[in-house]
Amino acid sequence: MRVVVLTGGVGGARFLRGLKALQARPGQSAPQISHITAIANTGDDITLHGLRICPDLDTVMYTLGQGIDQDRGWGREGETFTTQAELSAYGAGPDWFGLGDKDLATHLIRTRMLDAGYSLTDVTAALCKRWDIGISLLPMSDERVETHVFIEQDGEKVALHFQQWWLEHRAGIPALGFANVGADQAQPAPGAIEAIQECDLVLLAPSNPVVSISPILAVPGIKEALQAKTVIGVSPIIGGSPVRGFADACLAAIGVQTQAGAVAKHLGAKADGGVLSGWLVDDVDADQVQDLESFGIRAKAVPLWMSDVDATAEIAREALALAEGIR
Ligand code: FO1
Repeated sequence: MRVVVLTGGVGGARFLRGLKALQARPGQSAPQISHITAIANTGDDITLHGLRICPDLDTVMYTLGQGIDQDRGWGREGETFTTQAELSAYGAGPDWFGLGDKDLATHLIRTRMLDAGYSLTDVTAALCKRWDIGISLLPMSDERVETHVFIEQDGEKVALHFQQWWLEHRAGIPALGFANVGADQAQPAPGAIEAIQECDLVLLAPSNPVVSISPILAVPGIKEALQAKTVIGVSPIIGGSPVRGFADACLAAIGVQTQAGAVAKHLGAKADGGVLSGWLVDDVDADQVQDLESFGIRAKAVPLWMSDVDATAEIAREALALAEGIR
């Protein structure tokens, strides 16, 4: 079976690592996965010091290529930050975005190739060759689609780049809303729609629903392509808190409760024009299953903490099993 995964950064990358482990040893009860395509959010991408940085693509690439810093969840293992310290000594910020020395090589090559006229899709494929990640990794679009966060400053509504709000302010300034700047004019990356059309199952990784999954769905054509597919999501919210990051601040900004069931309803049931066929919640949220089923979303409560690769492979197996029950 061919599987497409819509993903953000750290949580999505770890989920993909579990899905790959399941592919390697499916056991008797799981269907054999023949191919995995990940379509990654690029709304977080930013240009700093003239370099194009794609955090979610890189996090997936390093995680699956065994090059990730396991504790931080982003950037390279054994990383140093000498160049950034030198830049700071020149007064050249920002200092809120950790630019590692090893990571810089990725941004230098990416920027050089983009400047030479290659698409982000081609550049990503070229970078991934080194890491031998075992899946197809696509950006959601080759075009620039940037997540901006609206906040109030001195009585005015102003827009910040997502990374500035997330990293400098740790999502601590209340967001008034979000914009996917450029999304309406963007096209899905070459191969993204085909991958969805040809797959047997689409999974939504346990990524931030507002600033990781939603920007992908905002690229014209992607949400429409999902309509014909079984789509199973894994909740990034457990027991009323985000598994990681500040999804609670993002959800509050759009008026959605930080609850597994509320996020599923926000994404919507397929029968009502939404994206979800099914939704996995954690055991602690089992009380929300019945309500989701009545809402038209098949739901199941299973352990959702991605504590190690085996536990994550088990989550992926449950997602496949939920899909089997729907088809
Ligand atoms: N996350 C942080 O919390 N602090 C950082 O300084 C930081 C730098 C960074 C550099 C490269 C990269 O690929 C990712 C990086 N991240 C950092 C993660 C990233 O900012 C966000 O977690 C994602 O964009 C949200 O998905």
